[in-house]
Amino acid sequence: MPAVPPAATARRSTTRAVAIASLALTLGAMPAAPVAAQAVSSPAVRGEARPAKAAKATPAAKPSKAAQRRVSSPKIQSDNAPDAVTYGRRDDAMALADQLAQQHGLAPDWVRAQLAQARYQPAVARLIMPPPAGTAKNWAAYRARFIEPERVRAGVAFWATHQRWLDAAAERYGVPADIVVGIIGVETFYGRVTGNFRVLDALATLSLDFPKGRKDRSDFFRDELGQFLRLAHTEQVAPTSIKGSFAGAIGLGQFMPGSINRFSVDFDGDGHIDMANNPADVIGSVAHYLAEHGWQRGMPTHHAVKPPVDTADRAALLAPDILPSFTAAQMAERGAVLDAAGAAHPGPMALVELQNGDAAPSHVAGTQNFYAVTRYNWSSYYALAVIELGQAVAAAR
Ligand SMILES: [Ca+2]
Repeated sequence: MPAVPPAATARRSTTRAVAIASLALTLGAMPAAPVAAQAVSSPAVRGEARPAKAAKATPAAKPSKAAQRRVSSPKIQSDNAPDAVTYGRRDDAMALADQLAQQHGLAPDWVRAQLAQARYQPAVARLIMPPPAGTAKNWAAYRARFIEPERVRAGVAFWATHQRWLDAAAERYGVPADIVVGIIGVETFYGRVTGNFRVLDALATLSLDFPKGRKDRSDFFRDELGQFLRLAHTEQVAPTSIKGSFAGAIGLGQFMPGSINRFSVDFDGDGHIDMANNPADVIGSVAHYLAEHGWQRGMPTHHAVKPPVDTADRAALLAPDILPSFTAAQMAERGAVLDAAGAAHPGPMALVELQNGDAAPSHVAGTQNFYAVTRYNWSSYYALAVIELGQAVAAAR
């Protein structure tokens, strides 16, 4: 997971970005794009959340005072300046509120009132940036971050506490407990790291002030903002009360609001879908999500494989990446050597290659179920970490 910039650097850039933004706001202009002090790696939008210092709620000062301070003293100092800027005074935010209200069948006044409470968060804009160019992928290092004793112990405890729901989810959806336990462990360390941003702030920031310097995904986040408000309205929860990751992912399973609306289930039958606080709903929803994305009951996630020696054959098998595209026979024709179970596998597989920095890459033959795990987070490294963490927890029980 990403290296968090040194505190001093983060603090300074945060303050500067807010100063620029609040000055611009006071002058009636669009806030300037926040300064991306240091790109941090972001394995995927739905990756593990990080606690963020800048996310803590700070009361907003009156704009006139802030303006006075900025005009009279442009030098950035440690002061009582607001760490956040609300969106209530911005025309584009209110126009977005009206648009989202129409799209999601919500009362425009209510949506405006919610968005008016949203605050620009510089840390969100910083954390959404891609990893620095040239960062070598390294499966061994990635694996070591997740398959380690403390996380395995936490997984054993989680499994023991929630066995009833894990068993029920396995029975209903065909997704074994170790896969659900692996996902929740990689996503949030079993609830230790679920994110401290107000989801409203995170999604408003990414909808209205998506940072320059990477592919603009503000359309995606505008939709998620609408989904989030619809969810809060349906569940009768104040949007400002829901915390999540810098990208707006919520709870033990780090579901985005749109995924909650589409794929979550009320697994404990209490009449509410609560992905922030209810482990039963999270466990059922993770399993349901995988089932809806092609998980096959009883199928292994992958088989051992030695890749072809011939570079052209290897390239041909790697071309579809993680999409299962070759039968066991087709892989063998190209010179891949599967183990006995892989050679007998009835469906298509993918030759998945994981880089190990300067060392030789690792390979597995991923089945449709490996691919299903990558629908949760589009990365083969993520999927294999989930699978191996689940196996390690199962072995330690
Ligand atoms: Ca429930």
